[in-house]
Amino acid sequence: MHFRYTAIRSITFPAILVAVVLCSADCATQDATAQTGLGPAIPAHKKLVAFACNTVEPAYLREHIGEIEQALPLDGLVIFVYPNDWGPRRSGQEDIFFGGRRFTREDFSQALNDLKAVPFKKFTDNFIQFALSARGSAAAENDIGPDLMTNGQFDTNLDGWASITPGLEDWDDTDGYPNQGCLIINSAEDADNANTNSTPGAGATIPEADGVTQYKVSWSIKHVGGGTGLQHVRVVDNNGGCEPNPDPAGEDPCLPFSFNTHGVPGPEWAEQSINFTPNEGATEINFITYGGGGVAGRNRLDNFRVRKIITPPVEHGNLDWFDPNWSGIAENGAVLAQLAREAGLKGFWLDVEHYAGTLGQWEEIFNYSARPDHDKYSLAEVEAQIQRRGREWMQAVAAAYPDITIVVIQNTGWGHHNMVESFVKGMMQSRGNATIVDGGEGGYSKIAGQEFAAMRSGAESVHQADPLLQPIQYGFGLWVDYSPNNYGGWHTDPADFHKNYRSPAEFEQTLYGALTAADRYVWLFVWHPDLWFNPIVRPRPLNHQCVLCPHEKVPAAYIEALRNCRQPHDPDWSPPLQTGRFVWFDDTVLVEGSTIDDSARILLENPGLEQWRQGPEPTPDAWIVGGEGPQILRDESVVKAGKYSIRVTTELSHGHVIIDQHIPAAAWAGKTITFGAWARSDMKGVGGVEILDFIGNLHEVSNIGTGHPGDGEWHFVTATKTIRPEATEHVRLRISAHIPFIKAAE
Ligand SMILES: [Ca+2]
Ligand SMILES: [Ca+2]
Repeated sequence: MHFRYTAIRSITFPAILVAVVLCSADCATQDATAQTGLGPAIPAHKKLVAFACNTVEPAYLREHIGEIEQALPLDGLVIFVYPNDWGPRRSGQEDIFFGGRRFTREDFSQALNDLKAVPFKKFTDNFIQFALSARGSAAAENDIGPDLMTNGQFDTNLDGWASITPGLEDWDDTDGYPNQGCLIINSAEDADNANTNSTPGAGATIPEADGVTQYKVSWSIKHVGGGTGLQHVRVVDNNGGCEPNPDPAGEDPCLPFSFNTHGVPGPEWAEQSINFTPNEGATEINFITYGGGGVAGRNRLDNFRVRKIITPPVEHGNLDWFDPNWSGIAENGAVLAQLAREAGLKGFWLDVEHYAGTLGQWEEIFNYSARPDHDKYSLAEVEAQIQRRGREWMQAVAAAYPDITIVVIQNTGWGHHNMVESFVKGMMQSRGNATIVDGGEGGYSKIAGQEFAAMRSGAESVHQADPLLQPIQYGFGLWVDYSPNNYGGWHTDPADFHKNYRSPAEFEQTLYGALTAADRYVWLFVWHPDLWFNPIVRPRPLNHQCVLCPHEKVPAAYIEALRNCRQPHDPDWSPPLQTGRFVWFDDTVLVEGSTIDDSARILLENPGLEQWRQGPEPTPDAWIVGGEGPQILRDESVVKAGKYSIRVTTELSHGHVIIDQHIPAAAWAGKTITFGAWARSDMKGVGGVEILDFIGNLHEVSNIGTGHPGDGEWHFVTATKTIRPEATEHVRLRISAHIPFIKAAE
């Protein structure tokens, strides 16, 4: 600050006037950064939005927005809205707006009333989650029925559980989940259960089973005391049915169910479940507890529930793009756009991911390969139809809300991925004043600012090819608690922050880099949404248990990172990386068929990576190097055959580096080929090979086989693919290295 005044006073008088006139609120920091080498502060028009839809609904926000705004230095939320008749099951991923059910404004009157009443003060940029997969929007029905279990909560005593086996079972009225009172199995400390089954306790009476209807059977468990926790729950019916059948561990059918398939129980309560189909004619579902021989630990069980799974009508699932009723989907868009406008929200979070659980045959609406009617419609015809639907949908949406902002997730640079690009092109044709943002979900794992810049320029280069796509803006997604189970869980103890994918300091730098590269939006995905967005509600364990779950609070240091990320930072920052993140490849082979044995080799160019006319960098002859920050080297010290190999890494903190050789598709259409290479690395599963064929710009990739085991030895890795008969241009034989982010040892 003081430097700034000194500098200005030393220049001539007219210049002071100019400086005063031009100086914005960021002026001070910009002058300061010139001195320090830091980049400028993040301007106020750039926004941090949190993807909160799994837990945050309008009725909740209406009550608690003040606490959320106080707890989290953000600019907005992604919110899920349900129609008035929706049942109690609300995961935030029901995906109901892009299917066959038609909605009216009146269907959302309660959500609208609640949203209008939310006293937003700081959060200015809020969105409605709008998925383009439809899992069925059955009116007035919950997709899981009421609990049919007798005293599965043990809230008062063991009523109905008269068949306790003395010495094997007991109950405790001082512990439990969610309420006090729970069942204990293996009640004697250090007792050997000696492969004993309990007799069934109180069960659930069900309507007479038809052999088709499924029930969601769930329970909560925690492990207490020593031992390995290897006790089991076995689910049975009263007509000979049991689970698991067949046994997932390869044992005989109907042997006791092993918790190992759900993770060994930990010291905190966690919920587990299976889907169970009772035998025809059965009228009761029950639990048997089982103790294995030589087991010393004790498990506590509570919250036994048996609920019927109600299948939504298939006609509420995704419609085909050619369906004559498709206009209903565009009208649904208009209904939600009107709601967003009336509620003062910015617009939609348009989620194009193909979610599993989508109903009907059109579950992968953007995947041409998944269509059963290639003989009826060519790729070009389907793309043209999708573009038409995008145009119709956006026209209806923009008519209801002309200034709407639509952030499209998950991919970036849609053209090289799937037919999402056609839909977006249609949107761009009829968007009027609307703003369309590429949401950049690929940013989830990015670390340094240059990675976001590279991601943006990659997407721009795809969109540059079409004037329709050029006005698209760019945003980035960040996964705050990235892939926690790969790092021993989400660590909330400051002493362990360095074990997380990003420490708070690294997270702050990442936020700065992402905000710098974005036009306006950076959005946060978190794996612990209850914790982040329900600050006054006690967090519950995740259904998908995570290591170290549940947590008591969001670490203050991560909140501070959110608060501080807008200040000037070093734009060239990158984290200290472990050296030697290399994968070597050598001696590639291509054959027809699915195995590489003595069959005749198909001629590749430079298969042994021996020819390097351009020198030791940047590329071997006949191979095309690409991907994220590739750094390759002709290596003569680590070689499988001949004089040279290729050594691969990335200059970025992590990245996918590819080395392709093209072969003509026409020669291999309809035939199966296998591509192999020798690979060597210290990093597990990082190096492998792939085969890709293309129809137009839509590719299909071979199943990725077992990658390199990371033992530092040479292993032969292969990929096999039947080239699609309609494949165009070239087939790509790909050497592939996913170089991970590995921090330097402290
Ligand atoms: Ca209980
Ligand atoms: Ca070689």
